[in-house]
Amino acid sequence: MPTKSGPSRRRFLTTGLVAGIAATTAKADPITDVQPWAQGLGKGVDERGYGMPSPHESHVLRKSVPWLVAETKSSINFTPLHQLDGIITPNGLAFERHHSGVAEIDPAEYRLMINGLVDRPMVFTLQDLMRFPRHNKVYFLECTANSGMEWRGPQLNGVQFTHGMIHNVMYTGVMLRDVLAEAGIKTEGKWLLAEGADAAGLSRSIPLEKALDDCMIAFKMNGEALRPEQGYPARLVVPGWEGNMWIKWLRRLEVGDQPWHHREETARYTDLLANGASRRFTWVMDAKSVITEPSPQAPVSHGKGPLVITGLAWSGQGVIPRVDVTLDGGINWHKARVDGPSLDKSLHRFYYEFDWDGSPLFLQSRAHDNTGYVQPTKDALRVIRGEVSNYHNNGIQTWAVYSSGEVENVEIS
Ligand SMILES: Nc1nc2c(c(=O)[nH]1)N[C@H]1C(S)=C(S)[C@@H](COP(=O)(O)O)O[C@H]1N2
Ligand SMILES: [Mo]
Repeated sequence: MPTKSGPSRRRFLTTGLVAGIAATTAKADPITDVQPWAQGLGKGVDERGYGMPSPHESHVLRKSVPWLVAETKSSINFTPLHQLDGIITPNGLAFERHHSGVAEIDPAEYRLMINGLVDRPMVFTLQDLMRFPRHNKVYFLECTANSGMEWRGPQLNGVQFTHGMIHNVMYTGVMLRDVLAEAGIKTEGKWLLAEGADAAGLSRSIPLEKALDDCMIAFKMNGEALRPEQGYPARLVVPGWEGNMWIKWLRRLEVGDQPWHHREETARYTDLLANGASRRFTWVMDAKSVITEPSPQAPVSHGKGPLVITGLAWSGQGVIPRVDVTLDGGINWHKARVDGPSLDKSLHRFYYEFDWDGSPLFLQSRAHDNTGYVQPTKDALRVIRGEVSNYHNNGIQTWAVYSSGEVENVEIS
């Protein structure tokens, strides 16, 4: 717990100022001197009509790892997890993954087709879709390859890069089961193929039980229209399951009696094991957690004393009733405080507050989900799955915090 004699107010304020901006605007004493922003009228209302973050926040950005991709069009960037709090990812910071660039679709020209083993093949406009009953749900989307580069050992020095292929937003959309009911599924129908309208035409087979359970066709994220990079004007939401199945720019749903075994569920997104065999259809994203701050991109800047550790935990199986944090690489575990809403298949925010004496730390977090499953160590995962795969790495992450406050991505065994 924080001590009563915490860092002085003065020190809090001065260390919080951004160099350069502080020099030109702040007067000598930040609290007793009248500051420039209090000496006259502020700027008027936003003229562009769409608000932007403070210029002091201009460093909060999605970022890529240049060596990871040969071509930015078929690309990926990462959510800056170390700079966010709470559980909702702002729309402009939600990581993007697209296999053939962002399809730019005129909503008036948008169509969704349903064919295959249905009583009435149908084509819907966006307006047609919006006339089904709407539902609002917060879900995480995690790319199957999140943390994939870390399989063989610590590689990327930042939680944005090790864990940033994840976002968590509130979707507004319609239930897939309501739309499919309109076409009428024939009794032989057991599987659904979902296909994107982008040049990649990305497609995945989904068992009908899942499609009829909690899947949605979403057209809004966090209250506003989906961003083009997130599949505007409509995407599939497949709660708790691997990101690759959440087809963006959704154009076609085909009902069939067996899976299609297309490229993205055979040559890709199957987990290669050490013996050369592959795990087939690994849909669910298992429980995982990570400390977002402190972390390599968010070192401790205030020295010893009260330190807030915070992070995220999630499970494709449901909710996170418990998160543990260790300061000494797993010798002693402490119960973290999960704060904010605990929603089904959504990110959970946790905190652990303590008084840091300035000695080096080995920070880890460990998630438990409602099935009793506990997040494994990376070593335990490697024993079962070998080191060839890039997918489904939900192993425990270690950050070394040095006395200087600097943080490094490490592994302890
Ligand atoms: N049509 C289409 N859907 C797609 C993709 C794509 O390239 N095309 N990429 C998939 C992958 S691999 C992931 S991880 C998620 C990423 O969603 P996001 O861009 O909203 O983060 O979308 C999936 N849906
Ligand atoms: Mo992905």
